[in-house]
Amino acid sequence: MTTNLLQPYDLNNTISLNNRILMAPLTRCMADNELVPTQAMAEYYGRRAEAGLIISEAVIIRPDGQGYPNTPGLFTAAQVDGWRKVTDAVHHNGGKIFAQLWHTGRVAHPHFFGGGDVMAPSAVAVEGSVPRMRELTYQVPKAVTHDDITQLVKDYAQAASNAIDAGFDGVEIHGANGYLIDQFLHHDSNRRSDEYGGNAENMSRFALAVVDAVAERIGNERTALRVSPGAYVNMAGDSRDRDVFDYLLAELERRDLAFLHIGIFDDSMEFDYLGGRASSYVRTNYSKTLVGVGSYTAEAASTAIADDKFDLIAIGRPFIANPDYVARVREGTELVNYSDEMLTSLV
Ligand code: FNR
Ligand code: 8K6
Repeated sequence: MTTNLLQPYDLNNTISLNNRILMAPLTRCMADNELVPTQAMAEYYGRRAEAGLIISEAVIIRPDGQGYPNTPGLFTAAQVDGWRKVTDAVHHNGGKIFAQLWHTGRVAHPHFFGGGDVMAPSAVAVEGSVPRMRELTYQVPKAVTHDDITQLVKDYAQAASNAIDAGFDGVEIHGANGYLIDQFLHHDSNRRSDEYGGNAENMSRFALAVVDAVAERIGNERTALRVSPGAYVNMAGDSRDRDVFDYLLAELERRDLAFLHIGIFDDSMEFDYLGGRASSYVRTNYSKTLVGVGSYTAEAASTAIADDKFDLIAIGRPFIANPDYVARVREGTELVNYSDEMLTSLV
């Protein structure tokens, strides 16, 4: 039984969802060369509007945030106009959509933005190279200055404001998966000794500054955050990271965000320093609306929600394979299996 997934859910007094199934953010690298969303993207999102809420693929807030080819942006007028087509298509079909705001930090590559510095908390490179572009080895980033940090926070707020202008219902700040904000939150990538590093409060400062600046600009009820307390991609875990997330979650608890979303590919992964799954750790330390994700079937998600492990479920790869995912769950029809080859076209 999956009926609880199909019940409406109020995020707050401003935003009500038709059901508890979110489409997870899924980078597709299909924007045009100006990083403008295309008509095909508008149709792709429009077909998935039966989700209670769509989280867009990650959207870069400024040129030096780019780490993959053709990822869309939200920093030019043409990009805002392109997104307007997407949000119109989703709204026309009765859905809601948040933009996921992204800066890849040390996972950026100057190849994509015409050269210049790669920005990160500390001058510690991520190992390896851009996926499927093996000649692009990751560079040693520049440790951001206080002026850089001030500008980055402003740029997140401006991108959030641009998202609202483009018709989005809100934004999810991408604080997960080893990108810029997450780089401040883990000892592997944050070696600073100023007020942005060295202890839990300092390491949380950038994330909270971004959250507060975005919430002030567009409203806390339209602001959400995705976090990965368990380092698992582009990042090495460290048992000291636990303190950072204990502090961060307590601070987030006081901020009345639309929701908090876990970043993970498989929520059955256990982390020693979190005492188990990322979702159970966050549930214990944060009492407000929580979105679970990571290799869930509808049945497993339904059970997890019934057992109060989280409130909403985000579905990623199955939504790539099944534009009508929600209808299939409702009708109990079999799903098409996801395969990586599906990433080469936008269906
Ligand atoms: C992702 N994921 C992801 N996460 C994120 O926060 N922003 C993003 O842009 C992307 N992009 C992305 C692209 C592709 C092709 C995949 C497969 C995944 C992670 C995604 O949101 C989700 O957490 C995982 O896919 C796990 O959920 P499923 O797929 O098991 O339901
Ligand atoms: C042509 C280049 C295509 C690049 C696609 C980028 C997709 C980025 C989304 C994050 C995917 C990361 C995959 C990491 C898997 C970790 C599993 C434990």
